[in-house]
Amino acid sequence: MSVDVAIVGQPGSGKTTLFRALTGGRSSDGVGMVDVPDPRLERLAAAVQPRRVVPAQVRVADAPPGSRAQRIAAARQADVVVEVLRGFGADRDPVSELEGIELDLAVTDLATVERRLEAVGREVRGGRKERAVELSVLERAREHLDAGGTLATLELDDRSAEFLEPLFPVSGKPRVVVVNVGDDLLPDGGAPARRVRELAAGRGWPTLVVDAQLELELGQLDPADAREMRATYGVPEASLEAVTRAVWEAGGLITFFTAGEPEVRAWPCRRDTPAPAAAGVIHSDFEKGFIRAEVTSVDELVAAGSMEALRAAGRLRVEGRDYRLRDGDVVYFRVGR
Ligand SMILES: Nc1nc2c(ncn2[C@@H]2O[C@H](COP(=O)(O)OP(=O)(O)OP(=O)(O)O)[C@@H](O)[C@H]2O)c(=O)[nH]1
Ligand SMILES: [Mg+2]
Repeated sequence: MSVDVAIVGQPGSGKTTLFRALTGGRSSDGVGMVDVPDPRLERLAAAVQPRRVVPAQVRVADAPPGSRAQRIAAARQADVVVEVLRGFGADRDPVSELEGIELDLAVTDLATVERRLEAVGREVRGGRKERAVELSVLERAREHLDAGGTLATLELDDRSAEFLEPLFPVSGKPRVVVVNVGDDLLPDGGAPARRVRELAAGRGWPTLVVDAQLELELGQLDPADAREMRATYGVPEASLEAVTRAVWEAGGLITFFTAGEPEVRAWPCRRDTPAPAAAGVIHSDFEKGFIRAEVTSVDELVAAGSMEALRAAGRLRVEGRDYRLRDGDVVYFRVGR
């Protein structure tokens, strides 16, 4: 389980540069895994001193080559859409780029909804009255998109929303907005970023300011030189990490941890996942063999130094099949065969 991220944006806004900076140039096919930074994982690792530390990851896909429509369509399978806006060059206008992308997303969905409407309309007229509810949901979606809205702003109850799911709409997905600035706007992005931030915040989306070109170059320097250069520009250490973190949060997954001797690891799961299914994230056999979960918090584990110490002191909570995982739980699963 991971968060799938699609990078979209106008031509030349720096999508590929950001992708390469995020993936550290480790990917050649436009898809790469990126570690999700998590201070809790670092604290656990410092306390337990394991041989390996394994962070959660997001899967990032660069915008593929092709027409505008094809590139947007590629985002339909993603959980989160990262919108890269050009904030460098003399004629930069990230606000209108943001509006342009939003329009592209809405138009893509409008085309899909209209095709579907035609098919379902035919069926209803042909006597399949049970499809009438779906038809009315599709009609509402069309009207809303046609009036300049996106599916993110269309209010639907869960049952109605289910009718849209098979269409893989893009305009309702969570967004993370990245203003890719030239070094004249570092570190905070100045007025252009401020206007983007206002617009995005109104829709509940985070905005991050990054100089993708600079980050790519910094990633190739040795750490001491990189630190010095960051200081010159006043760029925080963790600007790229902040993008990954924002993406992770937008994806809506929670993190639980395992903290054994060889390995301290962050695991993703959906909110309210029952303990056996969470065990199944680690190994598919664990779900069937689930006996119980022994649970603690990062703070408790850091204070005690190890799961064994907590267990010996009788301070691990014992939870059964009905327990639902919470963000930040540190868990040991007891499984049988
Ligand atoms: N000054 C500056 N130039 C950048 C920055 N990011 C990208 N560029 C330059 O802008 C050009 C386009 O960057 P790409 O990353 O290829 O842009 P893209 O969005 O992937 O472009 P397409 O895939 O063709 O749509 C390249 O020449 C980059 O070097 C930046 O942060 N600052
Ligand atoms: Mg590109």
